[in-house]
Amino acid sequence: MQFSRFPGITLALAASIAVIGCGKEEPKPQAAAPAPAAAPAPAAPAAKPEMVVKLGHVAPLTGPIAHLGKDNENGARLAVDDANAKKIEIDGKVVKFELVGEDDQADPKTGTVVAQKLVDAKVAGVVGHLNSGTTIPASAIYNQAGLPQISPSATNPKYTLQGFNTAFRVMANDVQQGSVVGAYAVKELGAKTIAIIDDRTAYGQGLADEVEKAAVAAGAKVVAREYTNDKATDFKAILTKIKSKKPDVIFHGGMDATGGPMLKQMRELKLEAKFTTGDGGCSPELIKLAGEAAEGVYCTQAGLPVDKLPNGQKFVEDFTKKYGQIQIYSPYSYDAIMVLVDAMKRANSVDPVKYLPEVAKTSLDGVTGKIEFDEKGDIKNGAITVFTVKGGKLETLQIQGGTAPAAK
Ligand code: ABU
Repeated sequence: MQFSRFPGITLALAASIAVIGCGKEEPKPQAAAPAPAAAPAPAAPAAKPEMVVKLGHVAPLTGPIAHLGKDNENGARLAVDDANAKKIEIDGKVVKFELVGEDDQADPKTGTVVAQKLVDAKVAGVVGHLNSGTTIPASAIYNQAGLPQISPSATNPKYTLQGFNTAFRVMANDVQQGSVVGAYAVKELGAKTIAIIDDRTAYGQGLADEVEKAAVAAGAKVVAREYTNDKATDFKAILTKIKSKKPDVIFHGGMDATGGPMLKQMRELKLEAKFTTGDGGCSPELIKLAGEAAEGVYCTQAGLPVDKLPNGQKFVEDFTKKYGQIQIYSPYSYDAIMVLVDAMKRANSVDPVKYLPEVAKTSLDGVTGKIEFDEKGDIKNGAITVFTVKGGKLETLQIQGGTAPAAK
């Protein structure tokens, strides 16, 4: 809690706290009588009242992809710190943003429980969830409450196909990603045959279906379609089955936590097919988990390479200084918070009813590129970047789509 100081005036705590929409006004100092002997002090400019605005963030902070959830949350925390440093004024008050972080454990049921918790806590907007499998069911709860929700990482197209005016995402979706991966496997990697494994999550299975469609359309034959789950660690049975089909390329629809061990086991089984995966597996963690087996892997991210963007470079510096290596989505959760803040500024209100229409009209030069939404809440002109792993690092190979903003 902060108190302003005035020369010659003693301050005391105000008893009342005014609640305005989703913003809570901070207690105001009350002035006691001036000391009798003191000369009259010059009138100090009245300090602007402060208003606390809660923003929700949800991601898995426990379980196999907790490292990704923490990366997302840290991106949002950095954005809140940067926004607070600007002392933004809305409706005559200086806003102090507070992040309310929740853990959905990447579990759809838990996702809806924590979504309701955030609604009950009267957050003004939500950044999350990380997984499509949690983002989609939770979106009905936010929609019911009229709360803007921006996912920084859920790529399943269904999220924005439900007709909810509260649902937005700041990255490309899996229809775009799947078509790039499928075509790349055939045209660039020369795949005539492809094997597809997914983790049966909304993301993994959905993306695998899109990759299959695109690869077949480009002329490849799908010789195996296998599945596992998002907690599995042993893939030898399905990899052995796949080995007998001699695919040129394997596509993995799942996160880095399964992709890393799968890759390692592939190479142990001398399965030499090229390995491809989507954004959920395109991380430094995949490289750490797979070790040398990660060399030569192909993966995609549903956005532009942030370290190559003018506004992205500062984000990379600031984030790594504070939190260490970026995994995948922290730049997107940073931008998602900034989209909410920018919409509140333009609406001059933190009331979701008033600022939600401004979210839809966003035109923001973010750290991940230009952010504008189409009528469904999907990012306009979303980009897909193809990476390969070389020398233990992700290296950009190809970019399709996207709009890089001018440097700030
Ligand atoms: N976009 C991949 C990871 C998150 C998800 O869509 O489930």
